[in-house]
Amino acid sequence: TNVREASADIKPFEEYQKIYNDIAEKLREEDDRDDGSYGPVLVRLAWHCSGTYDQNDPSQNKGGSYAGTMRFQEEQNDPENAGLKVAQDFLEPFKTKYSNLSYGDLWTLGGVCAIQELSGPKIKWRPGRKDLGLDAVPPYHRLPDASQETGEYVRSVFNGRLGFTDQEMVCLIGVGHALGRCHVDASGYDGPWTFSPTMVTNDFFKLLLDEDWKIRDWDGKKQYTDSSTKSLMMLPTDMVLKKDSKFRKYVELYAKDEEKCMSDFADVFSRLLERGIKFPNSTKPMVFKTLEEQGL
Ligand code: DDH
Repeated sequence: TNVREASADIKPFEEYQKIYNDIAEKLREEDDRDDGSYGPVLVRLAWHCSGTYDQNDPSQNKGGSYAGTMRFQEEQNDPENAGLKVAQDFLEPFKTKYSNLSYGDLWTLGGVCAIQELSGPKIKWRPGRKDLGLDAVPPYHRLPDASQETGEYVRSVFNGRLGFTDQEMVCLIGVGHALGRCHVDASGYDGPWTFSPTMVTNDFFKLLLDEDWKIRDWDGKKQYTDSSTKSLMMLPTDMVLKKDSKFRKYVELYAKDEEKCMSDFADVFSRLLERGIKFPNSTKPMVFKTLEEQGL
């Protein structure tokens, strides 16, 4: 199978909780971004460093979060990664502060921390990724292109390369896009998906179903806007989840059942971060406490 072995040489749980706390405290202190949080862009970094995995690629540049290769220009310059340097720079001080912490571990832990601190579910996480060289940079066009508007395309990414089911991909996209916004100077798209872009919710699913989405009248890329407030957006790939009946039934399920939505998301996001990695039996999944739970 197409996997890399994670190192068994890891720190004790308490050390990773310390790194988690450092990231969480920085998230709390620095609010000079968009809607007041760097959390969403950290989630996107965790997803984009993992989402390059191709289960069918037996070569050295198989992608996934293992190798930390987005530290190279070669991977940063993938057009789909535009805007993610912000998240890398946010986390960089912790790479220096903590020895024996790989980029893959740092960036995935950043995503876990952001989701939990933005009131999301607990995400199980394991360390042991290793920084590899330039020859491990994955090819472009693995991360999804938002302008594509067919179920076939979205499936080719999530099912074909990443090995997720329809239900899992709907869950990942919809909870991910409850957070943050699009930036004209990054992707060329514009605006948030929900009214609470710094909270992990199932609102994306409700809005996708309930609102009347029209093609936005503007000079930019084709995107959709809600008819009632004209302040929200959907990407062409997001609209596919509503149009394709096989996806839509899961949109309906998650719109109705927030608890199931959050527990499914926790499980599938955790597995997304571990695509293409085999962990030694000695490495048990870690679950971190939020700052609030620690009284911090
Ligand atoms: Fe996404 N996403 N995403 N996304 N995403 C963007 C922003 C954010 C696609 C396109 C875009 C997931 C899946 C897809 C987040 C999480 C997740 C932007 C805007 C585009 C474009 C970037 C910018 O301009 O700054 C496409 C296409 C797909 C797809 O799968 C078809 C998934 C699976 C997740 C996840 O987290 C599991 C988050 C968070 C953001 C907001 C970032 C920010 O800075 O705010």
